[in-house]
Amino acid sequence: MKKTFFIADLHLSENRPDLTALFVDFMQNLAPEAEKLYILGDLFDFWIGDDERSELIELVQKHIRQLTQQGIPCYFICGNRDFLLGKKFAQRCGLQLLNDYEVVDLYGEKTLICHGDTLCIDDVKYQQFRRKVHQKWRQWLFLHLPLKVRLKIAENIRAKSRADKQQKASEIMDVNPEFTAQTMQKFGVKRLIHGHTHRQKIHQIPPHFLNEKAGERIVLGDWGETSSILQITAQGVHFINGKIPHKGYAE
Ligand code: LP5
Ligand code: MN
Repeated sequence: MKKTFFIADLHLSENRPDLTALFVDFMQNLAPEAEKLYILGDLFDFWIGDDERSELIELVQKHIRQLTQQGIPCYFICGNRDFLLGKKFAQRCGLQLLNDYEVVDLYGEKTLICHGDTLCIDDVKYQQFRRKVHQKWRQWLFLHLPLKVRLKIAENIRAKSRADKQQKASEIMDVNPEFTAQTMQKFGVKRLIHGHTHRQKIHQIPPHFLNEKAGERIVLGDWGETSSILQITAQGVHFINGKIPHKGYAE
């Protein structure tokens, strides 16, 4: 049966070899069953430019390349942590970069996909920050700084973000339901898939939000003790939460 996988918020880093092991396990044992793989952002804990090289980066590229060379397309929408991941990285492994919002046809159901941060409009401080760091001239300047300086800046931003998050109510850091429904209507879909909020769940959207049509919002979880893989087939949708050592996947 044809299947499509969605993952997000792996936050891969040298400090978390357990997450890398989960990723490698998924890419070797489960991903080859898919006809397509979508990565909806925050694959890496943070990204400061495609010119940074490390064993971890090489390993991730190798596993994506193995998939794309088998003829399984891999798509990427950037997250709030790896929005600087660019064409050079993509070219090295055959990854296809997508826009912040895309509509994909999944076995007859038009579905909107995105990272999810753009739907959290009540987090005003974050949205101001996002607008600034998405300005092309700022990115150009940043990417022309020495890697060490970029790393220092990223560390400072991460520390500020961690401190700010302590002060924010959890509702503020979730999607705004009205804005989310409006966005779905704008794209003409009844189904949305996103990550970012780390709250793995399939939400039913009541008809009064969506022009009297019932809808569905599927939230991918972040990776930790288990992976969070969304599998979609013509039969339906479900989450797979895999563990290491690989002894089959819990459904
Ligand atoms: O991802 P998560 O859940 O931790 O938090 C997000 C929001 N935080 C962020 C910041 C990222 O985690 C770190 C990004 C590192 C990128 C490195 C490259 C930098 C390139 C710059 C190019 C021009 O996205 C957090 C949200 C939360 O999700 C939930 O939605 O609340 O948002 C914040 O916390 C933002 C703060 O409120 C405002 C941050 C202002 C930072 C100002 C910089 C100060 C230091 C500058 C030093 C030179
Ligand atoms: Mn995120």
